[in-house]
Formats: sequence, structure tokens, C-alpha cells
Amino acid sequence: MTTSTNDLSAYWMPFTANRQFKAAPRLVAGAKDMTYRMADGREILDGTSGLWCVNAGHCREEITRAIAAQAARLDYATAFQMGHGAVFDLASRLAALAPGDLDHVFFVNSGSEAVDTALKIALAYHQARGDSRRVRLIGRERGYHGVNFGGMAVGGIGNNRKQFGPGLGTVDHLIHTHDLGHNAFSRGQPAWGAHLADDLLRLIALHDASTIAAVIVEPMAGSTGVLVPPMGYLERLREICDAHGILLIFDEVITGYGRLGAPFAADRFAVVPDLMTTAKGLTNAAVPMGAVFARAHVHDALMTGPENVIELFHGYTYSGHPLACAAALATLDIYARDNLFARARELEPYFEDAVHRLDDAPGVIDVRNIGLAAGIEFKTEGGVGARAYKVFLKCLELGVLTRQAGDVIAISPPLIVSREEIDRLVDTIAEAAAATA
Ligand code: PXG
Repeated sequence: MTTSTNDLSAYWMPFTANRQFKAAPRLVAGAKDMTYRMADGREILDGTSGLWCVNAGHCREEITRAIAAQAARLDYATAFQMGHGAVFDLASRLAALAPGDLDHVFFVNSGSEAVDTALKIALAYHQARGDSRRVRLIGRERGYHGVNFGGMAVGGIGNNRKQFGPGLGTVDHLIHTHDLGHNAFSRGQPAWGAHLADDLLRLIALHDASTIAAVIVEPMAGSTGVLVPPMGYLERLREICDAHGILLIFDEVITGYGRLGAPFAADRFAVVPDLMTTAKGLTNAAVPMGAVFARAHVHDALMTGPENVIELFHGYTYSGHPLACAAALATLDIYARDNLFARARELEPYFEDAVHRLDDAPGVIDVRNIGLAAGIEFKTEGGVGARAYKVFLKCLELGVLTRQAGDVIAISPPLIVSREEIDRLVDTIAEAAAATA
């Protein structure tokens, strides 16, 4: 079969303005390391690691080879009541990489599935301990936890919820931490805002802690424009959860695997959650996969009852898929061999100085950064996101891919990015900001 791109009508594109896109399609034909090759032959610098996922750069040979070899050896093995070597190896590798006693790993196929899995584990955990009144799940405004029913419910993005009815009834949301009045142009963690975690006390007063199963937050919110946690905020959330028997879930789908210059945000901020969701960088995005990490006390609470009975009635046909395991193992090898997490941390000051050259760019009202992630926020002009979309398109025309989220241009280059490429990213955004002013 040939790949014809003459008829674009059958494909219903995700999170895309379908009709606008199909009128002027942007088709990618190939990719290598930092660069996409478009169908028209143009080369585009990938400033977003795919979608926050290709942390080691595109089409890494070791990963490609590992996937091909695994496909030839064992294409699939049922995940229920059966296992294969790679999935146990991978779980052990991940448990060793994760901080604290986040030592048990449940495999899924995406970030959305990781989130719904973690929420279900939290509910099952309380029930197993005889505390089945704890059914309420707390998310946060401007949180993104994928698009499945659980993640949508705890998510805090209006557009992602309003088409889909009432969803779960047993959720509530913390206030978000974004405050330009106090924190505009912060470098790294903003100094102001630890007390915003006390909003959890408001929800505890409202609902009673005895009804709350878990709180889920992104340690750094990615999709809604790189919201960096204020100093002390995550520590305070941890304290309040501990004091009230509430599980703390970190959604590390974006922050996991090096984005913040450490294996996980939990390492970077020295706060260990009870459950941690990951995906994206786990396989360098070469095969879809997610992993939920559980601390020993959570896992062990469910390893009770008769040994012949399934402890958690949950799982997916493709949980721990052999190809995904092969991709993940090869990816972890690259991260370790090339020291990519430490490399990201070393590059951070250079990246920080570079992005803050945009502080004075036309229309920019905030620049914020941590690890190899930055958000450049534009003043709302002609409707939310209109200006930033123009900047995004101009950057693309100039050969650089960024990600637009509302009024924010986010950049999150692969951890292999060079200093020259950082400069090019930033200079291109500056040029685009000037050209669209
Ligand atoms: N949690 C977080 C924190 C995410 O960032 C998901 C869950 C869901 O993952 P899946 O694999 O189901 O898509 C995500 C996904 C953006 C953008 O523009 C970010 C994501 C997805 C799409 C767009 O920043 N993150």
C-alpha cells in the first residue's frame, strides 16, 4: 500500500482544528535527533520533544533496533496470569530509578491510562484498609491529567470538560498556583505561594478528610503553560495529606524521565508522593507506554486476602507490551549511558539565561522556567491564544516547532539539545514575537 496524502477527510484528528488543518496541512515525513523533516522537505527544529516525550531525541538507533529485535522474538504475550522477562526487568529498573519506596510498577499504555489507574488504585487502597468512605478525588485548576473519565474529572481545564457532561461527581479542585502579580519573570521556583497549598485545608473543611481518597497534581503543570510550583508548596501539600490520611499522587507524565534535570520531579523537589504516574519519556515515545509507581504501603495494602484471588481488578490487554518494554529498556540505557538527566541539569542555567532574553520581547508578560522547560506568556490580544498562535505559526515558518497553550508558548527541547540550538529556539521566538507585534 502506498501512503497517499491526497485525501485527508477520513482521519479525525485529536486536539486539532480539523477543518483548518486540512485546508493547510502540516505533514511530517521523518525525524532524527533534534530535527523533523516535513513532507515538503523542510527541516524543523523540534523545540518540544515531540509532545514532551522524545527526551533522548528522535529515531535513536538503539531503541529502533531493540523494538525490531523484540518484535521478531516475542510480539505479544498476554499480560493477565502470564508474564515475560522484559516486563519484570523493566519494572525492576524503574523501581531502582524511582525515589523512596516507589518500588512497585503497574504498566499501562498512555498518560491518561496511568492517571485513571492511579486514581483507581487510590480508591482500592482505602477500601482494602476498611476506609471505604474515602472516595473523593481532588485535582487542581489548570491541571491536565489526560482525557479519560477519571483524568478529565480531576483535570482543571474547562475546554477539556465542558463537552462531556457531568463526569464524576466525587471530585473537587484546589486553586492553581499561577500568579503573575507576585511571580512574573521568576527564574526556577517562584518564592511566593507556598501557602496556596493550604487551599487543601479549605476542601478538607468542606468535605471532611474522611471522605477524601487522594490529591493529584502535576509537580510542574506542563500543558497549561509551564506552571512551576512555588517554593515550599509541594512540601506543604505532602504535610497536609500526611496529617489527614490522604494519598498524594504526582502526575509526572511530563516531568518524569529527566525534564527537570533529575529522574523525576519527586527527586528534584525532594517530595515523595504515594503514587506517581508516568508515560511519554518512558519509551522516548517510540512505543506507547505508561507506568504507575506505588509506594510499598499502598501496594502491600492490596496484597492481602486469599492468594488465588486477583488483588486488583484492573489492567489492559497491552499492559507491559513486549515492544514497549524493549523500547523502554533501550531508552533507560541511553538516559544512563549519556547521563541525560544530569546533562539537563547542567544546561539549565544556560537555558534559563537564554529564555529570559525574551523578558522584553514584544507582547511578553511573563517568562518562567525550570529544568529544560519554559513558558513564554503573551498578553491576551484578540481572544485567548490568538497572539501566541501567531507566534507559533511564525516560528514554524522560521523552522522551529514550539507548543502553544492558550497565551503561552512552551518550549521543552530534547535533553540532547545543544547550546546553539537553545539560542536558535530563543532567537526564533524573539523574531516571531517582533514579527507578530
Ligand atoms: N498527565 C499529564 C501531566 C500530561 O501532560 C497526560 C497525563 C495524558 O497523557 P496521554 O499519553 O494520555 O496523552 C498528559 C499528556 C500539551 C500536551 O500541549 C500535553 C499532553 C498531551 C497533549 C498535549 O502540552 N500531555
